[in-house]
Amino acid sequence: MLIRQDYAYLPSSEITSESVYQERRALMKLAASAAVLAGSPLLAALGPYQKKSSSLELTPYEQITTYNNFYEFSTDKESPARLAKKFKTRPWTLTVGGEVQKPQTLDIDTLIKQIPLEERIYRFRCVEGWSMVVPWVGFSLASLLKLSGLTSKSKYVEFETLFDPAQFPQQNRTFGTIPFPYREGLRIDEAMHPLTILAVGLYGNELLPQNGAPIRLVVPWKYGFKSIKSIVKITLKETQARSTWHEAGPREYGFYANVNPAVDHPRWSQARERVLGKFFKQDTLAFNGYAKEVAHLYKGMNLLTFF
Ligand SMILES: Nc1nc2c(c(=O)[nH]1)N[C@H]1C(S)=C(S)[C@@H](COP(=O)(O)O)O[C@H]1N2
Ligand SMILES: [Mo]
Repeated sequence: MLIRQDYAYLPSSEITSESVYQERRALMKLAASAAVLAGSPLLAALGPYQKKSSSLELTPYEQITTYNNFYEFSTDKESPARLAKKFKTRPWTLTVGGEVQKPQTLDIDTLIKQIPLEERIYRFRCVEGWSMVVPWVGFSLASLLKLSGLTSKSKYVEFETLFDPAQFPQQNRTFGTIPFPYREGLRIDEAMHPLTILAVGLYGNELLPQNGAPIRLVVPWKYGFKSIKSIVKITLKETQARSTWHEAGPREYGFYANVNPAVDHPRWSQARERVLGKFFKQDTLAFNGYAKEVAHLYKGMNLLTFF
């Protein structure tokens, strides 16, 4: 059973811009019912989706779930949906450890019941030059990190994807792909920012494996590779978190990876983007359109150096 509440997501002192959350934000309290855990609808009570929600036009579910970057399955974008069909997302545990007061091992379903879910409609921009608009279901990363208690040494957050070569064919390779397990990281202020979420669903339903089930990061102002999928481990660190793509090609992929139309990737321009399903390209926005909310995090930093 799902209970819907209208929800002013945060005290307005923390975030003022209405553009960020769009109209369909909602907080859902999930009843501890077997139906929720067994079935896929997470936010079924939201009702039918409209293609357009104020300024953002939702990318069709079909596109979001069939055009994927998920290197553990394949380096092309059409195969993950097929290869991920039998991916086991239960049982699934997520550990939160390192520089925290209380290290924890959390069962995914317990977590989903414990933390209220909400919907966030975000732009999503891949460094390769394509983009989409996704109605995610999830909760703020901050709400999870607070459960573990931060300390003065919690300066970075490192995330790790499951390592399981029996399920991820590409993890059996030693070259011709990226090093696994896939890792990504954020600075603590980025991690605690209210726009940063852990997603467990999209379009009101549980995530499909190709989109990073059962739980993945979404940082809407950064290039998509930061939004790591199928997370099993979160480690708070005093030193900079690891980043698979940054380590693989530091000149091409910065640790910060903030969407920036003024800083080109060595092999392609970042000025414009192709929205999935659209013919014409559109201009890419600074911080992917979230500058008002996040630009202050990078004040005084040279964005050409810290790209
Ligand atoms: N573990 C893991 N996470 C990952 C990736 C990956 O290959 N493995 N690809 C990243 C990249 S490059 C992008 S653009 C997004 C794609 O997310 P989507 O398939 O849900 O659109 O996932 C990111 N997270
Ligand atoms: Mo990407």
